Amino acid sequence: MRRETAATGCRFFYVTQANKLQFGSRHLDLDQPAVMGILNVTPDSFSDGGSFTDRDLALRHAESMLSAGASIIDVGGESTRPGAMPVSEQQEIDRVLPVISAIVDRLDVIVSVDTSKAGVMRAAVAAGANLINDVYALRQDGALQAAASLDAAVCLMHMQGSPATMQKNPRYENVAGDIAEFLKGRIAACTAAGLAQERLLVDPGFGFGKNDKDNLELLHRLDEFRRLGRPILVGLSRKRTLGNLTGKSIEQRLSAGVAAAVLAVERGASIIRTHDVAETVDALCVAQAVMKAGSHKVVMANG
Ligand code: 9MG
Repeated sequence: MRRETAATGCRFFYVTQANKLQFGSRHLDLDQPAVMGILNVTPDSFSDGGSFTDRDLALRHAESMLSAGASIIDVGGESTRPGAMPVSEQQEIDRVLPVISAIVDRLDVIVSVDTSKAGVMRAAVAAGANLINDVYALRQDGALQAAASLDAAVCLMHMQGSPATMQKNPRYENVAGDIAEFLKGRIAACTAAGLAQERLLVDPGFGFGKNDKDNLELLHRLDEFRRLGRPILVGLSRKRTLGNLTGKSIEQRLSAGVAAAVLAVERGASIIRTHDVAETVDALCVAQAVMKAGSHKVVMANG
């Protein structure tokens, strides 16, 4: 299979095994890593708090992430940062729905809804969302049944505890092994509920009930998650571990986030969730070209 990253403008070709995420009758090719741009429409989100609660502003930001090379826009209406306050289902729907509808009407991009609530999943997919990004991996009431009844893909993320408590005292016997077992169990629960494997992504959930040592070991051992047989999504953008390593504030973690994204892709990640789309797209283009260099299958776009 010969592919060009037309959306990102990355100027090399290579050939690889098919790696697809199915949603409805459409699919996303993951032969090359894709970038998921973060669009938080919450007043208290992790690192861009309050910026995109206005619908037109949110739409413009989605547009700019799309032109920077994002393949997916992840719209979230409830903050999942440590200690964040929960919001009601209706509040979350009121926040995300106008933004999802506006993106679906105007932009040609895959729309993801960052939610754990069955009602939000249903409303978002009815409005045109293609992917459900669930930090609870469909463990909240009715979520598994709702997702199984919809035509969307699902990202199953690992979290120990809940956002309110998860950073108190996270504990693992073997961080990568424990989390891979959890994700294997969630894939089994999904398939038993009628959700085809082709619709699933897995995500170890960096920062969700993990200390810095756990996060670093998880990134180091990310390739072990390939055994689950599903594409891996990674989100490290601007997270606390990067700040603890570099001593930088949230706004100064761009380089650290890009480095982490490159390391993740080298170890098998297919989707990088980030606030910093343009920089991540460029870095992944170079990483991919280097990873494939030496293979007779690489052909530069300019010959
Ligand atoms: C919503 N959200 C915040 N961080 C995330 C991460 O690392 N992965 C996924 N899938 N979602 C996240």
